Amino acid sequence: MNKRLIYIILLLFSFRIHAATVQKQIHINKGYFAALDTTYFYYLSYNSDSTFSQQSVLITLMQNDSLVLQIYNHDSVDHHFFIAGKASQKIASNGSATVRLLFTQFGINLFYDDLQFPKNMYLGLSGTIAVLEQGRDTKNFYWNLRDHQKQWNIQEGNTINLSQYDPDYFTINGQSFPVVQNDSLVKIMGKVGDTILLYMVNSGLSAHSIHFHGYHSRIVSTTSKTLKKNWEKDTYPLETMENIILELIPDKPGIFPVHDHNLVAISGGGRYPNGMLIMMEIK
Ligand SMILES: [Cu+2]
Repeated sequence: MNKRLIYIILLLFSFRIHAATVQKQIHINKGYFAALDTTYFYYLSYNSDSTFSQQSVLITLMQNDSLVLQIYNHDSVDHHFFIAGKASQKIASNGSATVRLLFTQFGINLFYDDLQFPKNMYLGLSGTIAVLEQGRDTKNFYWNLRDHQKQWNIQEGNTINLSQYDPDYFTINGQSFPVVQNDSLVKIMGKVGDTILLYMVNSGLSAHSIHFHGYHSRIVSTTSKTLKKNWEKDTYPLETMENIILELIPDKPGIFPVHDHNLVAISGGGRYPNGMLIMMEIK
């Protein structure tokens, strides 16, 4: 076989491995969110099947993957699936729709329901599509930050009034400390010298400022208006709908808290500690 033919075959083969088509389902479910003090909230969620879960689906892809999403709406009203600059799809009540997307850029894509904005997003309709870089051996963690005001969630159909927003519950991927420690996508664990990436999005209505004890991390990318790529810091303020990817290479072992520096967010219904707090473990 001549060299050019071998080269072409290898090239075709490499495209095959590096560009997959990933099929996923997203189900829009309504239900009740359970806070740790046994408070229940009316809630909406993007889930991987038709069973309600207060933890949104997380989709991870490799760069250059195509995504075929089948979206089902089990609610009695219409919803949208929206990604800025990429997707805007209506899903009628009790209907479904197919969305096809190609992701060539490494990074975070926030998807949410832009209907009655920001109400449906606030009620839980947001999630993350994380696009990972080819060929990097990293330990990856994913945080979706959200805040809640109990009075707004007592029942379906409540109106929300942003001028009087005063959230009293705070979650990472739909759960709060200490239960959130059981979520292996949230609790940062690793060894000295590991390359740890934290993909973080704020889909709450409040600003949050995540602070690491023990380590500084490098900003790999961010949509923040104030933070810059490659800054090394230990606190990262995110406004609503902003995202960030952090790279942490631990230089020492230890168990350290990572938490929102806005300290009300490490409480829940007035109880402390709760909310946006984890204990990170580095061996
Ligand atoms: Cu602290």
